[in-house]
Amino acid sequence: MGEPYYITTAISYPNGKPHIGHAYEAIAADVIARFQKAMGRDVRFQTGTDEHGLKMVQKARELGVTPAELCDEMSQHFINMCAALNVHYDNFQRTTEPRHHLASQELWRRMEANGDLYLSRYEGWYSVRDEAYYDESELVAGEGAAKLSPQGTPVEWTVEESWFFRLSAYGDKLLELYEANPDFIRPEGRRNEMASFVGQGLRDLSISRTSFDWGVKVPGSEDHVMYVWVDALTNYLTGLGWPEETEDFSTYWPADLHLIGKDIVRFHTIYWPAFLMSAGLPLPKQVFGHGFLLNRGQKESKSLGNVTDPIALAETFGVDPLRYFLMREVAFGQDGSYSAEAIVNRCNAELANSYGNLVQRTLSMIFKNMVGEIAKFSSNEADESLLAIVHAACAEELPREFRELNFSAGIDAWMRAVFACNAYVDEQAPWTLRKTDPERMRAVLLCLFMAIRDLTIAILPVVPATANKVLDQLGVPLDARNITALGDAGWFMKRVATGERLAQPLPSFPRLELPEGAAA
Ligand code: ME8
Repeated sequence: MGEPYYITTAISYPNGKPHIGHAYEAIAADVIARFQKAMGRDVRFQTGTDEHGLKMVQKARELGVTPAELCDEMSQHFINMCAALNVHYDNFQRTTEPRHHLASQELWRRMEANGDLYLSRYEGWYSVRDEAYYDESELVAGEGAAKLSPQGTPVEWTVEESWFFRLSAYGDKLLELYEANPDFIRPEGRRNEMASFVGQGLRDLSISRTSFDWGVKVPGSEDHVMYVWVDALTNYLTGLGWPEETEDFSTYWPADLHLIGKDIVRFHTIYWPAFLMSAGLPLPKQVFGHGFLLNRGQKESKSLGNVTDPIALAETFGVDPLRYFLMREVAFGQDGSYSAEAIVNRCNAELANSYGNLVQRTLSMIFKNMVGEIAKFSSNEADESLLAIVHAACAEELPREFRELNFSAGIDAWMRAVFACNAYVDEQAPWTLRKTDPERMRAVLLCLFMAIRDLTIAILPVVPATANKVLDQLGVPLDARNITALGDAGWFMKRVATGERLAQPLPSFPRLELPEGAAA
């Protein structure tokens, strides 16, 4: 087993069905998990649902069901979304599970034992939509005299008895953490935002509620439930079996990456490390706040009627094209926009016309002109130079960018190698060589066969179902479908030794059509 790598997504509020933002985050995390596995890491990937809090209580009331019924029904939609999008997690953590309550209570006890909790009265502005407290100075003016949170959501003046966490005592420690680990918060802009927020001085945090009981009970204070973010963040520990001394916990904690959206960076880079420091637990290595996905530049909302069901999107365009589009189109960390035209244009230009066409025409020619025979060949300078370009893109450039979560740049390097292959096909013109120099035609097609294997292994984390089908056609064994295997100089001769012939190829990425009415 390689070095451990633990990646988590945010756990989603199941107060509605999953939207495109949830799909985006799940896909990105799945790409990272598959990529790290392909690099030889021992990966653990966790996602889940965040089922407590006032937001859930209010939604259940609105629908005339109990919060527990709402959670059971809705969390299933998130599980189904992952299955539909080929997102392979190791653990789906629901916060209503008893073991999660135990973990949250243990974290609480440790913070209390460290002297960081005290009982007082909370008076302040609360946004149910964000499940967050705001300072008067952070509020913005809404319509009329209404006050809104910095995220534009309604806030209510709230007064109740509450437990507090001494967050004010952690400002300097957090600044030291950011200073000593410049990659703890990424992208850099979000780190600067957080450092400046902490630098202005932190106030203690109200961490329990008495006005409703849908949550984790506070140990020794049973009329209080924990503020939903205290228990939500704990999910990252629960999933490893903490507080039991499990092998999973000792192997995978601290997490390598908490992948989350930009709106919840504050919770993950201020509250979460402060809670962990208080409880005497190691801190995660990195928190990455990705951008928001917008529908033709607009935020999706029920009132605008532009909410997209990600499963329907995958059914229309295909799971792999959707995954490819999301990772390719948007520079990771920034906001991005999507539309049916953008998906169709991007996937047709790159997956169908460039990569798909390269695979289809090469394998068809090997099948038709060489009876599918994969044999030894002698290469010339042009062949060696093409293979060197492809190898550099697949084994070095794409991995270097993906490691830094620069997916679009990594795919760009990959695409340039695909273009180099297509230029090579045009220059070498194997269809002409067929009559003039069949030996040279064989060399050209087998050189392309080698290049396609590299290209397909490199892109597998992004488009796993299609890439695996292509690798099946090429006859690449399952255990050799890793980026680490790209350095195996002997693979081609091993493939030759199997004596397996290539069958008639099946198309990998057919061209997409714009659905009727989509351009309206
Ligand atoms: O915040 N584009 O849950 P959530 C991209 N339960 N990402 C988006 C998005 C969009 N349009 N909209 C939301 C919560 N997200 C908490 C998390 S973690 C201990 C608790 C992202 O269902 C959002 O930033 O509102 C978050 O990372 C994730 O989707 C779940 O959001």
